[in-house]
This record gives sequence, C-alpha cells and structure tokens, in this order.
Amino acid sequence: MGQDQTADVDILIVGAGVTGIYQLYRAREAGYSAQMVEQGTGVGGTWYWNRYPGARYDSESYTYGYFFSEELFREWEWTEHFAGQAENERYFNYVVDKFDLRRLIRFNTKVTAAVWDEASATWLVEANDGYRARARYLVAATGVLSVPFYPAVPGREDFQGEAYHTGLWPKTPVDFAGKRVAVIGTGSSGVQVVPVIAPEVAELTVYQRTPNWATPLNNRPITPDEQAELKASFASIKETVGKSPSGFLHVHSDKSTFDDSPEDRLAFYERVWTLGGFGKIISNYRDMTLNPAANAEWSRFVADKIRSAVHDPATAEKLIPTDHGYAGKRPPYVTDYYEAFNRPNVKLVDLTQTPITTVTETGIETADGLREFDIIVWATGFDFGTGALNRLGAVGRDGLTLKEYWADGPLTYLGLMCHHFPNFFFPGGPHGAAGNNPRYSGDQSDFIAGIIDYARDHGQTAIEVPKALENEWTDMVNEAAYTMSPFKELSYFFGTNIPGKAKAFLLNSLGRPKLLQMMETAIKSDYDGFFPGPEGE
Ligand code: NA7
Repeated sequence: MGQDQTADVDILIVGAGVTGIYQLYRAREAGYSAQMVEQGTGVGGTWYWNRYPGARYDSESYTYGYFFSEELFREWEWTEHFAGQAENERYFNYVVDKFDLRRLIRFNTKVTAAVWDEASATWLVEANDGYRARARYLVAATGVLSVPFYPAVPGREDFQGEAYHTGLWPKTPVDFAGKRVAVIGTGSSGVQVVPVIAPEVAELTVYQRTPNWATPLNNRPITPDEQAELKASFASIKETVGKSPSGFLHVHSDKSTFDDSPEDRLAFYERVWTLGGFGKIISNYRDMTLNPAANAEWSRFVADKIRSAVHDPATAEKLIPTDHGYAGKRPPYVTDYYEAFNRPNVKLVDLTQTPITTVTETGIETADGLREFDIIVWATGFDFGTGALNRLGAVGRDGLTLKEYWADGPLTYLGLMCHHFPNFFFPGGPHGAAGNNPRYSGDQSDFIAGIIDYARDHGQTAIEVPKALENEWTDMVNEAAYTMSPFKELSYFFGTNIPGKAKAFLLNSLGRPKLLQMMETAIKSDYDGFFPGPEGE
C-alpha cells in the first residue's frame, strides 16, 4: 500500500512523529484501513528533522516513549536519562518495525490540499507528487514545531558558505572541524548546539538577540541497576505519568517560596538545581511560576549560577535575561552551555547592541563590522502550533479554509478538532499542549480513536464538534493564557516570533487534568452534539 498513487481508506494520518505513529497503531489495532503520509524519508518527526549536534530530549527518555506495550517498554533500552536525537530516531524506527506499521507509511509525501466532500462525508487529499487519497477521517499529526522559521535578514540567501537551519538539518554529518562558525539564536536549539560544536570549531560566534534562562539538564547514562529498576517499574511509571498534570515523573512541591527561611530556601534551590530537566519547574516551589516575587527569587538564584559559570563578568551579564523571569518563555535545559563562553574560541555578539544589518557572501555584518564564516547555523525557531496545519491546504464545510478560520488564532475543541471541519483531527496541535508532549497528545489520540469507534458502532459518518463546545474551550484557553500561564506575550507560544502572525495563545494552560475531564464529559454524554447529521449545524 505504501507507494500506491491512490488510496481509499478509513483513516489517513499525516506525519510520522511520536503522535502520528501512536494514532496509526490505534487505527490499525481497531481494524480500520489506515495509511500514513510523511514528508520526510523516515519516521520520527521532530527526531527526524532536528538532527543537529546536541539535539536531545529534555523529557526523561522513558517518560517520552510509549506505554501502550509493556513488551516494548521492557525490551527497548534507553542509554541515557535524556537520550540524543540518533537514539530517539532509532526508537521510532524500532516501534514502527516491531508493530509492522512501516508498510502503512508513504514517505516523501507532502500534503498540498485536503478538501472535505460533504456528499460522501470524506476528505479528498492531494500531495506534491500526484498522490490522491480519499479518507473518511483525516488526522493531521503534523507537529507544533515542524515549520522552521528563517528571519528576513537582508542577504541571507547570498551567503556562499554552508548554511543550515537546526530544524532542517542534513542527514550527512556537517564537518565543523577547524571552521569559522556562526550560531544565530539562543533558544533550546541554539543552546544545545553551542557546547557540542565549540571544542571542534576554530571560532564560534553566538549571535544572541535575547538570552534565555538555561538551567542544567543533568543528563547521565542509565546505569544497569537503574535499567533493571525501570523495567520492573512499568506499571508504576505508566500510572505516575498517566496521572501527572504535566505527564512527567517529577514530583510537584506543595511548598511556597516564602514558607522557607532564606537559608532553607537556598538549600531547597540547590536541591532543585540538581534535578533533571523540567524538575526545575515542576518540583520547584509551587508559586515559582506565577508569583512575581517568588519568580524573581528563583531567577536571581539562576542569575548567580550564570555569573559563577562564566569567567568574563561582562559576558555573564549579557547572558542573563532581563526581559522575562524564569519560565516566562520556554526554558531550555543544557549541558555546559555557559561554560562554552569561557573557551578562547567562543564569542558572544549581543544583537541588542549591534544588530545584524546584512548577511553577505562571506559572513555576517553587524553595526560593528563584518565577520567572515564558513558555516552559519540558523537556530531561529519555528512557526509554532498552527504553522503546519495552516499549510495543509485544508478546506472544510462550505469551502472555508482552515487558514481563514484561524486567521485571528486557532479555534479548537480540546486542541484536537474544530467546528466547520468534520472528521478532521489534529492531536498534538494548538490549545492541547500541556507538559510532556507524547503524554497529552496520546490522551488526544485516545479520544480521537474513541469517537471514531463510536461513530462506526452507531452508523454515523460525520463527526463535528458543536460550535458552542469549541467556543467554550477556546475562551477558557485564551483566558487561562493570562491567569494560569507563566508565559509572556514575547514567547513563541503566543505566535509573536513570526512577523504578521496573529497574537494568540497556542498552548493549554488549563493543563492535562482539565483536558481529561472535558474528554470524559464528552464520552459520558455519548458525544452529545458531535453527530449533527445532514441537517445539523
Ligand atoms: P526558539 O526557542 O524559538 O528560539 C529561536 C531563537 O532564534 C531565539 O533565540 C530568537 O531570539 C532567535 N531569533 C529569531 N529571529 C531572530 C533574528 N531575526 N535575529 C536574531 N535572532 C533571532 O526555537 P528553538 O529551535 O531554539 O526551540 C524550539 C523548541 O524546540 C523549544 O522550545 C523546545 O520545545 C524544543 P528572540 O528570543 O526572539 O529574541
């Protein structure tokens, strides 16, 4: 089936990332005819495209992988608590082969149009290579960080050296040895690249517009004892991440910042500092993200850590954020990022003082002159949340395009479906994201699988969320964006990193419990209102 030019299936899934693979597994297990199309030549999604040096999980490996099969959990051995890209990509390949899903995947296939056909209650899908499919259900598991963003810097295309975006990294390893390299951008990707290539390159210049609060990932190999314990703990790990509001193993703290004396607080911060990845948020004082005074206290502690890591005080000050407190933007987790600036071959350029004026054939020109490079790494981020969905060419009922419908920001129900677009689902999409990606997107995939089963069992051909439910969720998400989210409007979670994009919150700050609660309400009501029938609106 994989390479046929046409398909007629129950369920067509777009995107072979962590979410799509699980949805495909569920569809096949439930006995539907299913196919997946994927733009790349392999599986893994984020872990296929982002193969830049240093790319790795910042969720613990065993909490990011799947829990649908205990056998899989037991036989796959993660080597590190936070596994690197190559290992992650191997994992997803292992999964699709173990569960015989690869033959259902058509690679090199980029969807260019998907049009709802009311008469047949199916989606008519077209791809770049002439592939045509008809599907009862269309599931766009296209990812939130899958459309790389290049800033409109004059002359970008003129550069004659090698240039790469972290999110479109080539499969052939890039040879950095002895090269003059520029890294533009200091988000999660940029700060992962810098310390890994710094020892190899002749010169590394890091172009920073805004510093981020990068705290230690605290990665390490999984010891044989830990490995044995992991395997023995499948049920309890599954239960913990299944119930956790954020989908992690980190334990939530019930203490507030100013409950402790300054000495006890410092000791507490030092303990939190040693925790893995998101432990710095989840296991921190519970008021750390939302109480400005508490946030400032922790941010000061982190700033002091940066000052003690970076030898040159002026460079250290430039690396400390001043426009947002910790978690005001998505914080990166790093290994030896700040220490890299102590190397004689690494230099920081502060773009707030000397903005880039142009990229030339040989390098980058800022207000203080031209620097020449062999390689430029664009670590400049993504069109988050809606980027891929808006580019799918989706046309719903009455000729309405998704792009038009979402012109002022996404309108969704539980971040997985929207009115006017029957039988169309987008697990892992905007308004759903709450914590560890595969956990909440897995919840969404389960919900989608459930409602499709219900339709099949009750002879329904079209599922559409009522407008009122979509309004309810969208309004709640938008309100919580300001009352329950630590993220400021300058975060890409509001879409503000993309010129011209509507400012709208793209995550779900209500969290996973609210998502699960609303799903349960819909299920218990037998999906009341979701099967409007031919007359419905
Ligand atoms: P991010 O976090 O969006 O970071 C992009 C970086 O690129 C950030 O430092 C930006 O600075 C910088 N940027 C963007 N445009 C420019 C221009 N014009 N000039 C200079 N610098 C620029 O993307 P990442 O790929 O690092 O991480 C994405 C997610 O991947 C991450 O959150 C994790 O979920 C994994 P700015 O802050 O806008 O000043």
